[in-house]
Order: sequence, then C-alpha cells, then structure tokens
Amino acid sequence: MQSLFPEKEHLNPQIFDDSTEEMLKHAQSLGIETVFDKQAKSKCNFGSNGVCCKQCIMGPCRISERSNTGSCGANADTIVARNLLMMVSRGTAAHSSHAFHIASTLLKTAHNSTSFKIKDPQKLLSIARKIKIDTSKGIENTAVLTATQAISDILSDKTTMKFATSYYPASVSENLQNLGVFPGSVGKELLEAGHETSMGTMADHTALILHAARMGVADIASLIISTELQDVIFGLPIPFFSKIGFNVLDIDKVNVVVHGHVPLLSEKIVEFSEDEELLKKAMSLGASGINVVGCCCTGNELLMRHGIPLVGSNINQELVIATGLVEAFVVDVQCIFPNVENVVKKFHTKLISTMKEGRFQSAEHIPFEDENTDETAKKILNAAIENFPKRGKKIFLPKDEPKDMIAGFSLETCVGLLSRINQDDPLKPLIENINNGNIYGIVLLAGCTNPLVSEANHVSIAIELLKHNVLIVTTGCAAQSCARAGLLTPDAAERYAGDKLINVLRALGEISGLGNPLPPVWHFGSCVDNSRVINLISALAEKLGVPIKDLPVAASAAEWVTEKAAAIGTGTMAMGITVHLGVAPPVLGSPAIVSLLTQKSEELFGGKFIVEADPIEASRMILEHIRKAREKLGLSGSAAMTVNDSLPVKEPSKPATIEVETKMPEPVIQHPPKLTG
Ligand code: BF8
Repeated sequence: MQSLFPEKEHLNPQIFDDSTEEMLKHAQSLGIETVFDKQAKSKCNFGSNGVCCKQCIMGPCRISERSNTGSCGANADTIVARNLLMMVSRGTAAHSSHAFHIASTLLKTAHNSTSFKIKDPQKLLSIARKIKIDTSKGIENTAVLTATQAISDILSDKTTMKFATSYYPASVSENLQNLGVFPGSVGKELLEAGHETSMGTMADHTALILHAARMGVADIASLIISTELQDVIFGLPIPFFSKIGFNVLDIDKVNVVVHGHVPLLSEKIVEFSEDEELLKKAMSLGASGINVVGCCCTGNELLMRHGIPLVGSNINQELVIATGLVEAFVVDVQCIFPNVENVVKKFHTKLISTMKEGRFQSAEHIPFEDENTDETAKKILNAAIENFPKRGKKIFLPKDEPKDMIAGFSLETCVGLLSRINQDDPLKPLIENINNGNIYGIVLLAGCTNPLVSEANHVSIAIELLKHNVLIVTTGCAAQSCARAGLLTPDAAERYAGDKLINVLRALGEISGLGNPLPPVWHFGSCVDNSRVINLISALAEKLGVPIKDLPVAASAAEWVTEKAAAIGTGTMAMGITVHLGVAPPVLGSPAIVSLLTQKSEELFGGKFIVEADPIEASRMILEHIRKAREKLGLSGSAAMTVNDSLPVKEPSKPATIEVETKMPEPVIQHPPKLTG
C-alpha cells in the first residue's frame, strides 16, 4: 500500500507521544487519512497571512505583488482586521451559545421542568451575591433571577454585561470602559460585528481591532457564565486521580466516547452508565460493563467532576475510532472533525450527533432537549450496547499503559486547600510565596493541540518554566498534552519543579493529605474553564491591590487552532495578560495590525501578544515578561534568568513559608468510583 506519509519528516518522533505515533501508523496501515495528512495538503498561505477577502462577489480578492488592494480598494490592514474580527466573533458565538444553553437549562431546572437539580445551592448564592441579585426569596427564585440575568447578558440590547462588570477587577473594567471596549450584550456585539465587517462598511482597521478586543472581553464573560452555572447544576470540580490515553478504552466493555463541549447530555450518559438494567443488558451481550470515556472538552468537564478518564484531545479523535473499540462516538458541538464520519465507516462504530448545531450527513441523530435528557442518554447507551456484538476483528491499542493524572482544580479548590493553612485569609499563603519567589510566576497553558506543531510545545514550555519555579495552570487540550507527558503527577513535581517551587508543592501535598507533592501542573478543566483561571488571577490582583497587568502572570496558547482560542486569547490580552502564541495568527499581511497586537496593545490594555514558534525561546520571553513584572512590583528573585540556566531541582535552599498544621485533615483528592485499566 502506498504510504500516506511519504515525507516522514513531519512525523518527527520527538513530537508525538509514543501512543499517538503508534496509532497513526496503525491508521495508516488501514488506509485512513487523518488531520495530520490533511492539514499538510490543505493549508493556504494567503489565508495564513489574513489577506484573503471573500466579502463580496467582485472577489474573492487577495493582496499580492499584483495588487495592494481588493477590487473595492480595501487594503491589507482593513482586510486583515476584518478577518480577525470575524474569527474572534465566531469563537465568541460558539462560547456564548454554550452559555445561553446552560443558562436556559438552569432556568428550566428552577421551574422544575428538567431532570437536573440545583446541585450546588451555595455556589448559586455566591454567584447571585456577586452579580447583586436578590437572594431572599429562596433558591429557585435566585436561580430564575441569575439565569435570566445571564440570558440578558447574552441576548439583550444592553450597554454593559453584568457578568463582566461583576467579575472583572475594577481596574480592568475601568480601563476597558475608558477605551470604549466594554461589551454590551454578546448578541449586540455579534450583530454590530456582522454589520461592520460586511462589504463597504468599516474601513478603519483600528476600530475593527478594538471591536475584536471588546468581543474578546464579551467572550470571557460568556465563559464565566457557562462555568459558574454548570457548577450550580453539576457541582464544583473535585480533585480526582484519573488516567489518559487510548488504553482507557476497555476491550471487555461497551465503550462510549463522549466528545465536544456542552456537558449536559454526557453528564446523564455517565449517570446511566451505572443503571442496573443497562448493565444487565450489556452483560447479556457479552460485555463486562459500560465504559464512558471523554474526548476534548466534554471529556475535561466529566473528568473534573467525576474523574472520568480521557481518551484524547482534538488531534486524537480520528485515531480513537481507529482502535476499532468504540461502540458509540457521541458528539455534541465544537471541535468535532467532519472526518470522523469517514473514519467510523471503516468500523462498527456508531457516530451519534445530539445537538441541532452539530449534525453530520451520515450520523445517527439522537437529539436531546433539556426536558428529555434521561431518555436520550438511555437511548444512546442502548444503541451502544446493541452495537457491542458487531465489533469487528480490526481492533488495536498501543502498547503504552494510560498515564496517571490528578485533575479537578478551580479557584474554589485552591481556596479550600489554602484555607487549611490560613482559614481567615486563604490567598495570603499563595501571595507570600509569590512575593518571596518560591512561586516565581503563574502561567496558563491553554488551547488546542495542532497537528502541524504537534504536542511538544505545551510540554516543552511547561518543563522550562517549572525549572524556573513558575507554577503552571492548564486547560483544554493543552492540559491533555501535559497529562499525556505525565506532568499532572506528584512524580513530575519531584522531577521538574524548581528548587523553590518543589517546597510549595510538597507542603500543599502534605496539607491536602496526598502524602506526596501536588502535581506541578494544575488541570483547571475545559477551555470554558479558562474563566476559572481568570477568576483566580482576578482574585490575586484584587487581594494585592494591583491591576492584572502588573502581576507576574502570563498565558500561552502554543498550539492554538480554533476561532474560540482566538476569542479567549484576545479577551485575555484585553484584560491585561500577556499571551504567547506558538502559531502566528492570520495577520502577518498587515504590519499595522501586527504592531497593534504585539506593541500598541500593551499601552492600551497592559497585555500584548508574543508570537514565537520555538518553545524554548517562547519560555525565555515569558520568563522575561514575568521578571519585569516582579521587578516593577519590587519582588525578590527578579534577576534576569535564561532558560539555559541549569537550576538545581531537588533540594530546597530555603523552606517554603507554608506552615503545615500538625493534625492532618481528610485527603481532598479522590479516586473516582470507577477507573478502567
Ligand atoms: O475548547 S482546546 S481543540 S477541544 S478549542 Fe477545541 Fe482547542 Fe481543544 Fe475544547 Ni478549546
């Protein structure tokens, strides 16, 4: 058979984890094309620079040596800025549609018309107090008012989003208001963006970029709505031990993969996977049980609240099916490659779509409404069980065992843990350790895994920064990369954390009851849960009384792929956080836009984009950014460091300032009720 990978170079053995590479070879042997082949063949360089315009039928036009404008005279700056605003808008539409769905579900749940419950009334009350909603008329009424406010933030004709004004630090809101980039409702922003980017309307590239920033800020508020209200319905994340890898699929069980982002139905699939009737039926057909595993962010959501194992991130989705072990591949919305339709045709796997926004020509569509999630979950599990006897002989799993990990961090987890040190002022120990340099800075590793970049970048950056005592928090597919590299384990703390950070992790591990250091990389959940990190950073800024832009923090999206990542990155930057991108955004065709995003933005927002493909150089740039922030705040340990400094890792030079109580509380990290493997 002709190889699908005639140019082996892009399969650099260093850039894939062994299991992914093994699965890729297997898929290749079956003649299955995946994103790895397709991207190399399809990528367009004009589009990459952002100078392609498809706004009207005089075109499509592109800026090239032959013409420095489109047919209408739109120059590269206008075209690039318009394209970027449209990209950020689509990402925001995806996130706010998710937020709208969750808010509607909470509203219906409060009216008792779903089978969901208000699982965490305390969280609901804390949200309501934050957005200044009356809580005096009981939980249901508070839920109605909170959900209604969220819906109004998404769809009404307002001038400010309450979830933004209430959650962002005052200094951020004030700066955004002064710049005229504080969002009205998301719907209003989307409407105006659609209008401005239509042919012959906005031709001021600065105004377009400022609108992209405003849209990004609205996007972050949408993330906050989704995360906060999901916690109300499903409960807060709990730190869990779990596993990641293709081998979380179980040869003896009915395997159900849940993939996408909106966890409403998948929560029910997990719940009913333990239903006695269904288990009996599975056993009657020769299976030993039902095994639900997660892909992408739906997977992250279930991991955070139930410890459900992860089978893979965005670049693994086709390969998961190529194991031949998946009875049902159940998708909701976002980041689902249409190619999964082609791959399932080679196996017995049923592709089941469940939401009206995410349909596929040949998938079985089993839609759910909030009112019928129980029935839909059971129907899907039945379909998976009945498919088990049809499993073929083409099954394959890589050699490697799944990797262990600990996940389930959030602002509440951190405060809960730290309150065991200082009950009255839980953030104080964290701040003291940032002040004295035991924690040199905090960096968020976020975003996707990209087949062109592959997986090394998140991991390489994490390892470089950890050596320099930077605490890593992570979300989305980036978190899964780190997990597959074993960075979400106590062993990784001993191996990679710098000589000061390790002390902090050991002390926290002790107070958590883990008996080992905490992992040096903290999994904060799905991409929507980037809001948890924003909330943590906002809490630190408010506690210290400094703007976010002055904190020794940064974010990195080393392998970003999607419009949603563009929206989150833009919003994060506008809030004052410097964001590293490992893949250039489609703006290089306009030096003016490049300058706006990488330089001028720092004057306006305090945050800026750093674009650097090389992970080691990117780490150096991030460290330099943190060093300057520390210097400005007058914190210790601000001397310049290079990533090549070989820092001692094991023995502490100075004890961390975390005092550990002599009486150990109960462990906070839990084993999930069931784990495969
Ligand atoms: O929202 S990291 S590929 S799965 S966009 Fe998608 Fe990117 Fe993965 Fe989750 Ni986020």
